[in-house]
Amino acid sequence: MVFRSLTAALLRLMVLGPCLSAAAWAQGDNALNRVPHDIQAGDYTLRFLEDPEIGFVDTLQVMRGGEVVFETLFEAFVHMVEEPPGSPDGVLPLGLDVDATGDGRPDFVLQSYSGGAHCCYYTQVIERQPELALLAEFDGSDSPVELVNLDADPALEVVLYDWSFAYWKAPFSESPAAKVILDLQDGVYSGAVELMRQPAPSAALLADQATAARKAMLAAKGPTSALWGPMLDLIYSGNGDAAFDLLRRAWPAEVPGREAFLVQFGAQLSLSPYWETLSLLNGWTTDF
Ligand SMILES: [Ca+2]
Ligand SMILES: [Ca+2]
Repeated sequence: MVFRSLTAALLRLMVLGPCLSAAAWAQGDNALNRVPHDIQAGDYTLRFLEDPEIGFVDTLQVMRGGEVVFETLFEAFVHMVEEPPGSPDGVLPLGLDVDATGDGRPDFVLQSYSGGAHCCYYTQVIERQPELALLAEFDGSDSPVELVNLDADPALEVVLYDWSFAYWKAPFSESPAAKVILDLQDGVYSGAVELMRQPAPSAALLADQATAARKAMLAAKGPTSALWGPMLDLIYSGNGDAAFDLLRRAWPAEVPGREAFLVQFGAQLSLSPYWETLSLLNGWTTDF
């Protein structure tokens, strides 16, 4: 008997738990006096909740028939919500009727911005059907994420920049970021190796880049992003061999530390979230 009562009490607690949390959340929400900013999207209302104390949006609710059917953390400046759908600076950079996944059903593509000291642009793909669900969130870091169709597949590809070398041996203003393309395969976004691949650079272009990098390194008496910026662009387009050729040709004999630089560069590159894609793209099977 005692056991049954305990079980029943526990079950009741388990059932009540989420209701209590939701009530507490709603109460907290009211207490904080969030300011709603609504955008109508067919049967849906996208309700962006602003914390008026900081003048910044922190939550997105998707409503249908007066009910909240989806809710997520979502940070953005209020002016981003006020931009018309389709504005690249707004929360709906692709408008309201975009089919990101290429299945013929519209999705929400939403751009957020964390603001403050933590930069950062994020883009969410939320499928509306068969039910509202967050399919993916892309971290654009210091630059916006773009969704565009780059191939025969109707799904949009994701174009963003890898900021793994931000502040690496250089101030932010001199930090390079290389382009990455992701595509949707079996419901998951991953590195689009063949879309990222570019033809090998011409000898003339490589010679020009080597001359420019050498000049910058002689002036700085050490490596600068005039060297590793072009190296990254080459690596992110499947031309890793040309990148290391550039290093050999650009590095002035008067500047010490070439091998140490190469080890540090490789270590930093291996921290990239796209390291596996880069390895596939360049045919790297071992660390260099
Ligand atoms: Ca879709
Ligand atoms: Ca496509």
